[in-house]
Amino acid sequence: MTDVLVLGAGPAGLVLGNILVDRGIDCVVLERAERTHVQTRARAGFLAANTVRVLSRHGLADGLHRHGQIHSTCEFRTEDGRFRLDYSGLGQGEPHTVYPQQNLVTDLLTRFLERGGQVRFGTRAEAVLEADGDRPEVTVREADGRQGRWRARYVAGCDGRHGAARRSLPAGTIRHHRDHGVTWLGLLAEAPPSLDAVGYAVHERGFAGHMARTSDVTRYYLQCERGTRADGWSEERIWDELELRMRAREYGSLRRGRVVQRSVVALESDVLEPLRHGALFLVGDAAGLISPSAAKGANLAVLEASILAQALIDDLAAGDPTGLDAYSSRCLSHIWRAQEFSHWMIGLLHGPSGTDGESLFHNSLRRSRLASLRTSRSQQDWFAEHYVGV
Ligand code: RFL
Repeated sequence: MTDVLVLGAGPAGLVLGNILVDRGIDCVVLERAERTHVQTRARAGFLAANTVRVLSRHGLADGLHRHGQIHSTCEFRTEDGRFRLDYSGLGQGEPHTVYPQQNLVTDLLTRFLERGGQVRFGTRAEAVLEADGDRPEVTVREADGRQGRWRARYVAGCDGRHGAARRSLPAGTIRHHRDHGVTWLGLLAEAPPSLDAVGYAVHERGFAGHMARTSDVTRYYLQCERGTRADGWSEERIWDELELRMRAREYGSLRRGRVVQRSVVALESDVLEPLRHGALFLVGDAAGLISPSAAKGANLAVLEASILAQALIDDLAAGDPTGLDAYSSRCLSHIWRAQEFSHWMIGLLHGPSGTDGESLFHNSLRRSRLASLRTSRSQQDWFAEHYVGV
């Protein structure tokens, strides 16, 4: 029997595992996918200053300090012109570090194995049983179909929105859910960034976003109709539409390149409550999903993992369970703050396309919200504090 069984080797599971193993707590990570898949899954890129502090404190930030890029400006392009916010000079004065999630996961995994941690790749957790007791059990299926069982003192569900932890929750767990009614085509292009800032284009044809990843890779988003297939748009149509919405004629054309990854992202949020059920804890995307509009998901995952790690250490090494008792309420307050800001961003960046009275009213409010952000220093400070903070 191990002290802590961690389900999932994403940012949440690997930060948790690293901190625990570093403090001598016995822990095993069960991961459904194979190692190469885990290390090449491109997703997030914008790390908040607090995330960098947490990773640095635990000796997990060498790679991002060496190869990450500091970003501190975002640019809004709208029907009323464009404006920039240098958010590292606003609010609490902090920038983002841009470092692709797959590189972070690779660093975390390497460090975890160096520290003596154990990862079982190709092992899918199926259910968490007896979470009410002090020896919960996780049933698993290996890649070759064999079934097995693991026992631990605690189980950390870091296995995302479709994982076993969520499926094993008792009746009565609350799931707050919202479908924001907006869909994005998420694109990864082998093309250098086209501007030295995050670009948010608000356009009557829909939102378009530009986010640097590395010097030769850029993430773009295009708002699209619900039901759009990821392969439904040709590359030419994608670039033409990006240029139109980002107003390339006025502000300069985009640096085009091959689109190497596409996904359709329905902007959804959910929050589970509570995040603890006996010996089972929910962390990261398993605890709550947040739309990528404000780049909070990976940051929350790291924060929650660090909070749980300290609470587990206090309990297992010093017999103090207060951190574990407070885990759910502590994380939920961070999660709801991030949800509130992400929800605000969705309202800022999207409007209904209709010309009926309701749509016109909504779009005028959105325009006014952008005007406040362009002109009001206190609004800009508020934005910067929430944009970079978790
Ligand atoms: P992950 O990364 O999904 O990892 C979960 C791991 O669990 C494994 N797994 C299982 N293992 C065992 N048994 C099972 N039954 C299992 N089921 C699943 C999976 O294989 C996987 O390895 O969750 P984690 O660790 O909670 O981390 C969350 C983040 O990955 C996520 O919130 C972010 O990627 C969200 N996100 C962004 N967040 C940011 O902070 N900044 C960004 O710029 C940003 N951009 C994004 C994003 C998410 C995106 N997608 C996926 C919609 C951009 C995109 C396109």
